[in-house]
Amino acid sequence: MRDFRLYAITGENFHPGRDLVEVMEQAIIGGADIIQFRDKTGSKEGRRRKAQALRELTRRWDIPFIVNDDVDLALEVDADGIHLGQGDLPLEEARRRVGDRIIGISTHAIEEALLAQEQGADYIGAGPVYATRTKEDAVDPVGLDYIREVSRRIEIPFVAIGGIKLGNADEVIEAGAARLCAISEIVGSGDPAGVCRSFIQKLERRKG
Ligand code: 3NM
Repeated sequence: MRDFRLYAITGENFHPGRDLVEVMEQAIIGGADIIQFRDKTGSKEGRRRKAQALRELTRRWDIPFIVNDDVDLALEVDADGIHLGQGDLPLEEARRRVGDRIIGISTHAIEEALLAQEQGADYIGAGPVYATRTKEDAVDPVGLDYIREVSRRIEIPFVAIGGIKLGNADEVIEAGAARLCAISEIVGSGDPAGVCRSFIQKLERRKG
């Protein structure tokens, strides 16, 4: 898969009155280079329409588009990949269904990360680094130690997630994260492009 560094996930609750595609396009303009559609509550038809619109947006910008959890929807809109939580479809079954599309797996402990890697995940999420109210069933924060451990022991790309803000991104990067993911900090901002630009600057500084 093409590598990425700033992963933006949709969270419409955080931007009432603003259009989903416009908000995500702002994130892309600011430097988000992979987009995930995550919607646990919408109707089937509403989800399909939004996923299709984001598919078109990401095609225009030529960046990967990932659908959370719903393999049928991912295939229907020809997404580049699927992201699965620990309680979702098992990875091996998902692989049979999506072929060589991207599969990302949420992990909260090193055993889960190692297993996902062994089973052929293309990338993993590592978190929640900090407490987050965005994910209702989030486990307790795993902290920076988990980021350090994953960066030492996991070879596939990993992205740090969970409560990541501009105010704490430096220490997450310092702990070994080369890729960051955020929902509320990006889409809840009045200036998603500006927030993404600032995240990218922090990631660039790490490299330099
Ligand atoms: N997954 P925010 S934490 C969707 O730990 C999600 O796997 C997590 O939202 C995990 O950036 C999380 O607003 C929510 O905290 C991230």
